[in-house]
Amino acid sequence: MTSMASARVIGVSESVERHDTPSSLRAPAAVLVVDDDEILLRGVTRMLRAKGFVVSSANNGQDALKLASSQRFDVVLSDISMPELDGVQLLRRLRDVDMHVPVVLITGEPTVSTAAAAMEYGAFRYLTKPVDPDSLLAVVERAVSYHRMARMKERAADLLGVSAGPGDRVTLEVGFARALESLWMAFQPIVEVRTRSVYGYEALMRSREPSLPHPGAVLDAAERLDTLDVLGRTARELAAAPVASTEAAGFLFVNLHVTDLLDPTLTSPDSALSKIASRVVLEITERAALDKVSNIHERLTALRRMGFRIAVDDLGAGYAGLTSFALLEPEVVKLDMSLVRDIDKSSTKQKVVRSMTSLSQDMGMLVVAEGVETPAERDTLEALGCDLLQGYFFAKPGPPFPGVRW
Ligand code: G
Ligand code: MN
Repeated sequence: MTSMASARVIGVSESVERHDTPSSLRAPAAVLVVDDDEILLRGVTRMLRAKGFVVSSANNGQDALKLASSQRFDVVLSDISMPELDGVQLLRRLRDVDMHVPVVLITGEPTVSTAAAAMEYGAFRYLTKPVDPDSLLAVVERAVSYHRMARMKERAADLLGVSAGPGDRVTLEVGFARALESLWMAFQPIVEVRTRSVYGYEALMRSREPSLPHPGAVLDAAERLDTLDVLGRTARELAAAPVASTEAAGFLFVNLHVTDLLDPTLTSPDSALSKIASRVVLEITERAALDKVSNIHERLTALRRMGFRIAVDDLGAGYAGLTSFALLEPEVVKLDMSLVRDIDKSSTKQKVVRSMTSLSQDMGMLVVAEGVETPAERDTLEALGCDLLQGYFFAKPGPPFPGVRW
């Protein structure tokens, strides 16, 4: 018998536990058993009840989903081959209603492919029939403990203000799908120093999905799920729409991921972005590994022929060499905010930025300084000759289109 089961029976250290253990950790564990074979279903249900579990049962996947959306389970135990919704599909759909509940899949006809699918989609364990009661019990108790640990980790993450992040592949898929649905673009103005007015806006990806709380997390999820192309297309369409409807927005600055350069829709004349290409600056980070992009020159030529301009983003952010800079031959250079921060107090930063600015301008490039937060930084960057400035000092990114103050 495991420690959890014995604690339930003899009530070990009740007084201590009552004091500092959340009540949900002491409640009897709730198990949902799903099998289209009524005899097996009844057998497993009876066995688990005898061991002190609170058991609900369903003889098909749809009913199981309904039960799981109306109450919380500590573990779901499901047969794989069932008519309509099978166990693997159930596992995927369950993630819509419960991000963490462990799912134990059981099959009478084990195959390598279902086992692989089960594990890839985050099944807790994969068992083959006939399952011996002791091993089943051991797996269920282990799953309950893991689930409670997962919930405590989530609570700890909340407490510490860090993001717990999604766990398995299904959780990630569900989170990513929601992020994509709730995707919106924030626009941050870029100010022209000479006129002190808006030159254009950088579109920045935002989503309302709590499991992927910042754009980097959405991008990482897309990378892991191999859906960067979908994310890129969605973001570009969303960025183009409000800019296309008003000339007053000026230039649109759009961030590209390296894989976006390989996407045929980027050069398709029908995309929303292509239609305003002559007002668009495509930003590619200096850290991009462009050597992996075949025909980079042809692609860039095609984009420029359509009217797009190219910017090197985050220039100077701790990266030696000029590989991407030299490959891109950009029209616009965006200095990384690490060079901008406290530039008024650092003569070294001033020297570097002065040189980078004048070298870029000699090559006919426009220079943008990003991340300007104070009037002192603004004044220093103006004195050093930067053409364009961007940062919280002028305006935070927001719905189309935030105004600026100088
Ligand atoms: O990599 P890229 O330069 O595209 O990223 C820009 C990011 O910097 C955005 O997420 C944006 O919200 C953020 N940002 C914009 N202006 C400022 C600023 O003045 N200060 C800081 N800390 N971040 C900023
Ligand atoms: Mn950028």
